Amino acid sequence: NPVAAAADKVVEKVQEAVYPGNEIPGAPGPQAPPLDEPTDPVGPLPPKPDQRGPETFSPTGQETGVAQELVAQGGEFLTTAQGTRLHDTDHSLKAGPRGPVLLQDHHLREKITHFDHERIPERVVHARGAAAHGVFTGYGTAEGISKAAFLAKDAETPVFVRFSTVLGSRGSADTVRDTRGFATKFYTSEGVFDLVGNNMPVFFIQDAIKFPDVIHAGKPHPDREIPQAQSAHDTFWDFVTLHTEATHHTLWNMSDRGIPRSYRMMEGFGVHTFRLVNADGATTLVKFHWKPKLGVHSLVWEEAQITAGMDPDFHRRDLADAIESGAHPQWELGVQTFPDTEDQMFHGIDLLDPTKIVPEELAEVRPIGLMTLNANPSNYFAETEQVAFHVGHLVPGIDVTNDPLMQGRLFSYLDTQISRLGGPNFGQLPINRTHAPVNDMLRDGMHQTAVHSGVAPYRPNSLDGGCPFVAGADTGAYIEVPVEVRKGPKVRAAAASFDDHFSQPRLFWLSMTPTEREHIIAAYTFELNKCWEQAVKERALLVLANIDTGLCAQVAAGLGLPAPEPTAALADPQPSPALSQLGGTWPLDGRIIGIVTAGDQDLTGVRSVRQAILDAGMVPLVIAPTGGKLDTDGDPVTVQRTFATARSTEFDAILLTGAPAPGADASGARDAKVDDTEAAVSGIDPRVLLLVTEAYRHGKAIGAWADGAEVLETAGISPEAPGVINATDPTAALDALTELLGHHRAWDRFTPAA
Ligand code: HDE
Repeated sequence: NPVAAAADKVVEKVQEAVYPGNEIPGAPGPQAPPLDEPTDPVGPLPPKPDQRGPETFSPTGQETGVAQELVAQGGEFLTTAQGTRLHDTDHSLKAGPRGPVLLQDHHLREKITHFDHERIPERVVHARGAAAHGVFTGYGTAEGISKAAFLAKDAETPVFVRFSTVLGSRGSADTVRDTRGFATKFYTSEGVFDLVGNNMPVFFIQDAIKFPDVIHAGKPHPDREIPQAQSAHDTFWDFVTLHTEATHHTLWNMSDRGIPRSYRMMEGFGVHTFRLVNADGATTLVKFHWKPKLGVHSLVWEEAQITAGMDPDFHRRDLADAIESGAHPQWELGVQTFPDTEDQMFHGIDLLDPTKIVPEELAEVRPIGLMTLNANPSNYFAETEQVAFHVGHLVPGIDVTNDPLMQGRLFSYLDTQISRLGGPNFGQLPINRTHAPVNDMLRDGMHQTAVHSGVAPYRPNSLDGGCPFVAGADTGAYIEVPVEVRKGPKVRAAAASFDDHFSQPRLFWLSMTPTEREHIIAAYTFELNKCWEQAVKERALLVLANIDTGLCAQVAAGLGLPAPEPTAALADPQPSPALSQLGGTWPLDGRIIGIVTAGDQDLTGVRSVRQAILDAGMVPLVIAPTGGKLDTDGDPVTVQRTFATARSTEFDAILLTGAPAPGADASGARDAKVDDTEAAVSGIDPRVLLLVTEAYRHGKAIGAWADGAEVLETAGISPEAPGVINATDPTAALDALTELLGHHRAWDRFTPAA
């Protein structure tokens, strides 16, 4: 077997390099046979600067650096879990080379048993996520309303943020239409504070007791377990049309917010109203907002669908690549503040109803700090998977309210970790450890890793010195705000103010631009056309009629059904322009520009735009007929994508130089159908034509120079069309393209006829 022989040679070479003469230190005698595995017995690779986990402390306050070092497969010798050095890990112990395997083979059983148990249950919701480390810096502007130490001016607090989709399983695609989780763990000096939010400010239900129901409806059907990570199916629409409190959140999901361009370009919301407490004990009600420095941007639906197939890890990759390349995403944390009145209403809006927003025009968002994500996790399982958030992880200065959704969450998050992470000691996992000293009286339990000393884990006691003392308000204790509990009968009921399910969806709809409205109509039409039951579609139209008759009529037309009349008079809310995500000019950090070249044309131009893109903090990717390097003048340019691997969905904008002819793929591995297309006949590689026509349909800026104009012409794209540039030289093409990219998309291309 020549492959095995070659592998043996590699092993020999490695061993000879590391242990000349096959002298393995510590091996039993000079005759010891060589190790069978080509491991290079050196120390673990030092973590990259961006791959260090948070500082970790054991629950007893001791540093745990030693345990961290053991994690990588470094070290001199391979051992069992008990530290016994191994001689062979490729062959099980047998009675003769062709004989049966012996039960006594501990290494075999240990290796396989551990592997059998490598997986833990995925999160019941928000199973698919991606995370990053960072730092939060307080502005000090919240000091008047909250005594939380991490909000003080210039206080720096390490954070770990996990973004997620809600419905899909752990291996599902990133770009599906869904709400996104935005959960932040602040390792503050006063203990952990978790802000477990979403990218939408409202929720489907008003009471936590319905949470299992809404999730059962959204998850795949229990008989065949389809569809995966989708809301476009009967049970979801059945639920949200029978529980009309879900109308507002459903509308957000059907809007462009349901398909973000990037985790870096999403807003985050705490959803519930929180109660802040200042040093004097005065309270303020607030809603938390994360505002991304890069602006709020979305994909378009066809793009999201293609990406789910071409690159299901699109958002995960985007976040990691941006951080690794130094484009560190930032968000400002802000609060809307409301007086803590007895009725907890603000301008007629019930602050305890999580299906309602307070428009920013009524209560501006005041910035209170800045978060920068600057480091990727170094181990997905240890950090992103094992992190455990909890709405109840609060610090002095931040308290909860009676929002019935929030109250249920205060129970659920602790409970779920116990089955997901296998017991009550998940707080001892490195990623979950607080950076404040821990001195609790919690003992034992599954996966206990602390070795507690002392005999009296209770207080007061007279055997361990009677300690610890309890703290007071002046020594940093968390003291619940002694709010008055209103008198009333014990009931299973909601406040009458929770009955208004339509005025705020209408407010959202009226606040959208024509382009955004068109996307919403298309989303409802798509999702409802995927439903089977006529009754569900009809009920959904009735809900839409109560938001807006125009919206209802257009979706009804798409479904081929009559549009019903609203069942009540429509509200007349003041639109909130802050809800629209169109308009404005935004930074371009980490945006990806594809440079399409025929391979042999204007390499000087390609080199110059590549450099200019890098200098602007963006990512240039050269796309050519084949891989390798392009070299016509002795100064080679590396190809990052070939026509076979590039798809428009990877790029925010496209630059075209050259007119690549079909068949330029040197590998010869081309799709037979390609030659039959009209495009092939036209003389331009059809994969390039697909790339530009798709980019055009998705509203992306396209710039051409030199023979690039020929590609535009063959693709049927007018050089006069919005967001299309036909320049005389590469610099002019890039300058115009960069300006367009600042608006995210060429929105004029979408604007529906008035
Ligand atoms: Fe969650 N939610 N949730 N949720 N949620 C979970 O906790 C729950 C809700 C949110 O990246 C679970 O650790 C109930 C609103 C995020 O690890 C679980 C209710 C908001 C994440 C749970 C809600 C969220 C979760 C599953 C209704 C936005 C992912 C795994 C009362 C403000 C956190 C876990 C991560 C995860 C329960 C509603 C955000 C089961 C009962 C509203 C971002 O405990």
